[in-house]
Amino acid sequence: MAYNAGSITVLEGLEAVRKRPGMYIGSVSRRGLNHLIYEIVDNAVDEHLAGFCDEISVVLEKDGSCTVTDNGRGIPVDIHKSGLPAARVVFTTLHAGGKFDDAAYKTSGGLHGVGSSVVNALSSHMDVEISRDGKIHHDHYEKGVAVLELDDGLLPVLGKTKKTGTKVNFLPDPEIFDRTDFKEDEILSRLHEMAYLNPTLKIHFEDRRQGKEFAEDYHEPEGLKGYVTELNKASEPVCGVIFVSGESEGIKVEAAFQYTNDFHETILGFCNNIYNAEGGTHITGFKSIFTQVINQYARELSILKEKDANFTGADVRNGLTAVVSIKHPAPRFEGQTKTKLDNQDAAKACSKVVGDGIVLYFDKNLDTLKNVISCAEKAAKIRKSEEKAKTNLLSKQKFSFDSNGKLANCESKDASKCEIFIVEGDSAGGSAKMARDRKYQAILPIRGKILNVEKASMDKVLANAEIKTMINAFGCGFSEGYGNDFDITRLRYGKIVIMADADVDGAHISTLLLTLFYRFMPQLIYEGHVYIAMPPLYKAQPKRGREEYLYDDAALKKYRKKHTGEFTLQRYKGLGEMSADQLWETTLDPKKRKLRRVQIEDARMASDVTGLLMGTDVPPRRDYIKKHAAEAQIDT
Ligand code: TSJ
Repeated sequence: MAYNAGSITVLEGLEAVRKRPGMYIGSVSRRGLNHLIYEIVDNAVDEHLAGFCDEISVVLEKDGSCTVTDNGRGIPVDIHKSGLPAARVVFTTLHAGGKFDDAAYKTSGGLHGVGSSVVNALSSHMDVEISRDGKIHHDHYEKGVAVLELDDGLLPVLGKTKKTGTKVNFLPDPEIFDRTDFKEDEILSRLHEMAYLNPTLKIHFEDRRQGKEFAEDYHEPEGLKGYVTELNKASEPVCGVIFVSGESEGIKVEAAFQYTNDFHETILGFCNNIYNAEGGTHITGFKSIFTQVINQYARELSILKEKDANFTGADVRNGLTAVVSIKHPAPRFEGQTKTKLDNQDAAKACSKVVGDGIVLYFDKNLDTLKNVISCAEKAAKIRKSEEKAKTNLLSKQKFSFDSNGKLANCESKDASKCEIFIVEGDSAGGSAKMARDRKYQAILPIRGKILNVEKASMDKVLANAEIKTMINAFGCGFSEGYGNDFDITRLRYGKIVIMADADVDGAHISTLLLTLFYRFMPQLIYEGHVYIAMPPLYKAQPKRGREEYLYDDAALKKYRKKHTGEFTLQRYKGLGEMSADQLWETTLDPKKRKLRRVQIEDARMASDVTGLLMGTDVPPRRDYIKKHAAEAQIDT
């Protein structure tokens, strides 16, 4: 191939992507790996949104590669103004999307929409087959570089076909990624979510990898209604699922919601099929119109008298589960993780469409309306008692920072350097207090099972002594969801580290703590302050040579292979068994320890976890925790 200015730009682009892959896909961990699939699938979903594709298939192949197929029009293969086939431009140019100036190419936010060229650059090889104009056109790339010779400027043709569509097969490059085995459950939940958001789309998934053979089809003709039903499957609904939709300001809005007897709200926001973990203007618009409309009805029905104050937004949303999905032509995102929708017109559009929709509905369904208002009344009552509890807590605790003296604080006041370890059990807590670096490490021992906050009302949660101490220690207050009473700038520790035994009880405590943080201090998680300590499982001491700590069974297996001589193996059952020195060396020392940063993948997964935790059937719960607590919400 002759080099021209165009091909040099392409090579420079690829090099930038391979040098700093994290900048393009977030990370080179397994999470980043899965993003390759989502990136490719998003293109096929765009074709669905354009109205030309109703089937997408995702296959994890035996050889570790992934194949994504759609039945759309097929990527155009004619010669682009650069002189290359259009499809080759798509796969080799950063942000090729815009070049087509076609509405079918939508820009989305966050980590998505970075372009299939990024996936290509990070794959050892990629194969593309495009069925279009009666022919199967083919292209092949190695580490993002096209290697096939063109035929009169056109892609080679493999054969004839009557079908149309696009098929992409790629193998993530082991030179780039820590691990190249895709994580199946996360892919499944994302594909299922896609199916709920696109009710006329059928998604086929298949895992053909050795020992993992599995297939699943997702088709959710009920759409968002089905999604809300699924989210509420472990709760007791007080009305049916209500669906509203419409268009305003050039923005398509769809929302489904249902009230339950739970004491909290779950509202998920999506823009152009992307989940917005930090919410944003669509959620704000949805919430404000809800508050306004319900208060208006409550006054019309004389449930609120003239002298009564309005219900607050939180009162109105007590027990509410909602999914809001909008399609915006030019979304912008802000926030720590760039997942918060920023377009003001989305707030207006959501208020308008949702407002009109619910008024239409409630005018015809007075019984449902009355049920909803009684949810708000209950909430208002509880709120008033909680306000009292909160004032008491804050005034009492302000001056007696740690009333029962359990917190061993650190000396430094520089939050960016300070760490707090929440340690299960008094004996491990005692060792940790002796072993720590007093300047920067604070220790807070907690005992036994802290309260399961999922089902408890706020005043109950706040009455729990350990939770009180924790909230006070962190320094930033608390509020449900993204409330205003939480001030992350006052956080006193850059790292909050959960330190629990590597057994089922430890996993349970970790999960309860995560649930607590997720409900009352979600920003701590979203902004990456929460970690899980990874104490070793074994210590191996050879007859001659240095002792070694082994952090998991894989490490032990490796050690056994390497060390043929005799060695003694000590298995740690719990943190309490370690001496202060050992605890320092293995778990506290910033130079040697292993921490995993917690990232809640999305509210959907968290909701699955908490749903299981609050259920009454203990055995599946135990299994679930065993299997997932150390993994499901944690990214390495
Ligand atoms: F299938 C897939 F997921 F692997 C995949 C599908 C991957 C990628 C990178 C792209 C696609 C894809 C793109 N499916 N369908 C399309 N459609 C177009 O690119 C297309 C087709 C026709 C026209 C037109 O104006 O005629 C315009 C576009 C953008």
